[in-house]
Amino acid sequence: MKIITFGTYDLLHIGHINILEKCKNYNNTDNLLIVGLSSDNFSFRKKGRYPIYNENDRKKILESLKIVDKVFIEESFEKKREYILKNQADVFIMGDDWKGKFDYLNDICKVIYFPRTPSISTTEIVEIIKKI
Ligand code: C2G
Repeated sequence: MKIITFGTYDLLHIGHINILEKCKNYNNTDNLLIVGLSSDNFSFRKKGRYPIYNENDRKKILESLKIVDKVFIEESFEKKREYILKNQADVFIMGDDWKGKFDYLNDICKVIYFPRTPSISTTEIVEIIKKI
């Protein structure tokens, strides 16, 4: 099956790896994992700040993971449907901080939310480092 997921993946951490691993192993089949990586400008629009690592570096880091098969740059929320159709994805997976937000895509693929890994986020890492 083709699995698609989206995110910024800035300062790649264990929460990111856990969800990417769950996507790749969904239903234990021979899945292909496609990641829509938020562009720097899209990330700014979502979070009000630019990522620490730029989109080229974030892309290269994700592409180096053996569980990730393809990475493309995501420019906006509005293009989700287009990206899913273009990549012929069967399943769309996000962490449950997005629960319900993408249910409208149910007509073109299966939409699933996995529980987030607790107690870790890029924002928290940035805050901890600032205090050191
Ligand atoms: N995540 C997780 N556990 C964490 C942190 C993140 O499971 N502790 C998941 C998120 O739920 C998401 C993925 O990791 O599915 C990427 O997280 P972010 O980089 O924070 O992505 P975000 O900026 O939320 O972008 O269109 C959707 C957006 O592009 C998602």
